[in-house]
Parts: sequence; C-alpha cells; structure tokens
Amino acid sequence: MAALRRGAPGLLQLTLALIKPDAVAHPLILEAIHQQILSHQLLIVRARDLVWGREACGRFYQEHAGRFFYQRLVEFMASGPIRAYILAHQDAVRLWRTLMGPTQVFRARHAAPASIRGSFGLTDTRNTTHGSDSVVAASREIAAFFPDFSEQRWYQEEEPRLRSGPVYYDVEGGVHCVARGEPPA
Ligand code: 3AN
Repeated sequence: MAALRRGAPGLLQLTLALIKPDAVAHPLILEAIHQQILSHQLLIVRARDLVWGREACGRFYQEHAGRFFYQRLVEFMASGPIRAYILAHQDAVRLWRTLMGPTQVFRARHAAPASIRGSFGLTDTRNTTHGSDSVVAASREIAAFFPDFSEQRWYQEEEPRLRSGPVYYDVEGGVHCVARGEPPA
C-alpha cells in the first residue's frame, strides 16, 4: 500500500460522513463510495458500522422536524445498517459535500452526474450519503456518532502527525495511520 505524503500548511478539518441504508445494502455501491473517499485524499480517522435507533435519528434530524419528509427520513435511516466515518482533509466539509453532490437526486443526475448521489441516488430520501454542512455541525455530529472521540485530543495528538505524514490506509483497520518506517506492503 503506497504511503500518502502530506504536509500542506493548513490544519486538517474534520467532517462526519454517513453512508445511508440504501447504499450499505449494496456491497458494490458501498465499496465504490469507500473508494471515492480514498481516491480524493480524504483521511479516514474513524469508521463504524451500526444500525441507528429511531430516537437518536429523530434527534439528529431535529432541524427538519415538521417538514414533509422528516418522518420518512427518520424511518428510512433507522431501517437498516449504516456506516459512519470521521473524515479529515484541509477542506473536508466542502470536499465531501462536493463528492456527494446535490441533495435532490434529479438535480444531482443533471448537474453532477458523476457525483455519488448522481451515480447511485434513488430518491431524495434514499440519496446514499450524509455530510456535515459546517465545521460546527461536524463537531456536533461526530460527537453523536463517536462519543468516545475527543476532537480536542485528536487535534493535540493525531492531527499534527497525520498532517505531516506520511500516512497510509490500513485495510484491516479501515482507517488511515501514520507510517512509522516502511508502511506495510
Ligand atoms: P443534505 O443531506 O444534502 O445536507 P439536508 O440537510 O437539507 O440535505 O437534508 C437532510 C436529508 O433530508 C437529506 N439527505 C435527504 O435525505 C432528506 N431530504 C432533504 N430534502 C428532501 C426532500 N425535498 N425530499 C425528501 N427528502 C429530503
């Protein structure tokens, strides 16, 4: 596995990415999205697969409570396994949202056909992925999915090492690691 050499001056930014049940249900689509993450130099800081409880899901999407799609969205997101990632990049929030494409699938297919939603989205609810829409939202959303993750400690201990690299993707662990000496073949 080739090591990625980093070293750009800006601090790494974190975002939360979710792969929704429609995409997780199809291993080839899940793998294609995973490869999009890797090929765009997003670092996988943490990852976990889970089934989301309806209550937690309802809280997460609280800002949409009352909108016509809210109930449908909550039911769908709690209907099957999802994957959660903490991703890092100098421009993680914007980059991941660009890779996802527009929320509405018809728009994604038209305006960004190569995006994840343009390629794999089924409907406006079953639209493959979620991404935090700001750094503030990312902190809140990461805490909801990774309660043991301390963003403050990560910035003190892991971020400087990941930023200065070299780093490699550990296939077994499913996360990026700092290379000490030669990375595994
Ligand atoms: P995004 O996920 O692109 O940030 P938000 O935050 O506006 O979009 O919406 C959260 C989720 O709500 C979307 N991912 C989508 O599943 C659902 N949603 C948003 N707008 C609609 C809509 N018009 N019809 C159905 N579902 C919607």
